[in-house]
Amino acid sequence: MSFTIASTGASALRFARRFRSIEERIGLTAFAAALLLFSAQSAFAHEFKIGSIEIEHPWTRATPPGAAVGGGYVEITNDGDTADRLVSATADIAGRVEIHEMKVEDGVMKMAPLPDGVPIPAKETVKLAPGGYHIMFMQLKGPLKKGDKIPGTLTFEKAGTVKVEFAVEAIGAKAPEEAGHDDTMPGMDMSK
Ligand SMILES: [Cu+2]
Repeated sequence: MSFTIASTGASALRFARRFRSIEERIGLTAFAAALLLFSAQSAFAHEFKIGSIEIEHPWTRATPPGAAVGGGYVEITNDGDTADRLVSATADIAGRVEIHEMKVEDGVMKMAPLPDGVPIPAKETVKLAPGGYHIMFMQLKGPLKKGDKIPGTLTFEKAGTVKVEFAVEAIGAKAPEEAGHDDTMPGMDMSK
């Protein structure tokens, strides 16, 4: 991504230098800077939409070699007037994908499949994050590598199926790097 941004900016600057007047140069340099900002933001946003459902930054964690499972996380906003439900998901790298929740039982954190999926109430945002609701990638066909984008789908009961990409963050990441906040829930070792 940084290569794309750098080369876009560099070629715009080269273009700018061909003009003689300083005004034109300044104008085009500002344009190049705006272009840079725009490319950076569009990469940063990483959003998907279907109907009134907005899907913000689907992500997962890099896995060590031989890992069989990984967690998928995302923020889902329902802008509509009727409740919806995330009922299933797929990912190219996973033989099987389930929707899970984590909960503390007798002081032990456990995870369990949600056969009915995750409710997405009208006018609300639901966060799938480490320590809570998550998408479980199972039967991984290979390791997830930081920086990769994993193609997949999310299916909603009412809105239907939307194609997404899961950005692979660092091993042990508790929140996406861009988000800049701490997750207060404890992490969980998905390898067990
Ligand atoms: Cu799980």
